[in-house]
Amino acid sequence: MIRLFVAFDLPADLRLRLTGLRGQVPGARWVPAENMHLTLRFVGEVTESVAEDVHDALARVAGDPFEIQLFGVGQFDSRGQVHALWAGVARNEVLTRFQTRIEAACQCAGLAPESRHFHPHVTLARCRDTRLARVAPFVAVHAGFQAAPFQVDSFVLYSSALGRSGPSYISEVVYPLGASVTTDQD
Ligand code: 3AM
Repeated sequence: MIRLFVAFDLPADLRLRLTGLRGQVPGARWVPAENMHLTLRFVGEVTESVAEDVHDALARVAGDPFEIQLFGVGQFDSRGQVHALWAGVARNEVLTRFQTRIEAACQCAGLAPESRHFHPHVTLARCRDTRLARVAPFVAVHAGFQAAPFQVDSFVLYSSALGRSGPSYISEVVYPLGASVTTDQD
C-alpha cells in the first residue's frame, strides 16, 4: 500500500516567507518548510495497482500554467478545538476549475468522490489541545498577510510516510502544465 496525495509545490522563497508567520500558539507543531504544499486531492492509502490508475488519469489532466496568490490566514476547527493553522489563497476560478479536473481524474481512476468542500490552503501548523481562543492573536496579527503571486507550471503526486517525527513526503511524479498530453496512441 502507498499513501498518496496530489498537490502544488511552492517556490522556496515563498515557503521561507511562510515560516516567518510562526508565532506563539500553544499546541502548534509548525510544518517544516520542505513539507509545505497546496493540496489538491488527498488520495489516501491505495494499492500499487490503484496508484498506477491514479497516475494514468493524472497524466491526462491538461491545463495551462496559471498564477496563485496566498492571502490571509485562518484555522480549521471543530467543537472549539483547532486542528490546523493555514495560509489562504486569494479567490481563483482557474484554481477551482483545475481542482475539479483533478477530482474528476481521481474518480476516473476508481476513487470515491471527495465529500469535503475544496478549501485551498497551505497548512502552516497542526495543533493538538489548542482551543479556538488561543489562536485568535495569531489570526489577528496575520490577517493582512499577502504574498507575491507565483506561477504554477506543474502539479505533483506525492507519497507520504508517517514517521515518529512527523510525515515525510516524496515527490513521485511531476506533471507539467502546458505540455501537450501524450496518449498511448501517440
Ligand atoms: O497539508 P494539507 O493539510 O494541505 O491534511 C493532509 C495534508 O494536506 C491531507 O493530505 C495532505 C497530505 O497528508 N490529509 C491527510 N489525511 C486526510 C484525510 N483522511 C487528508 N485529507 C483528507 N482526508
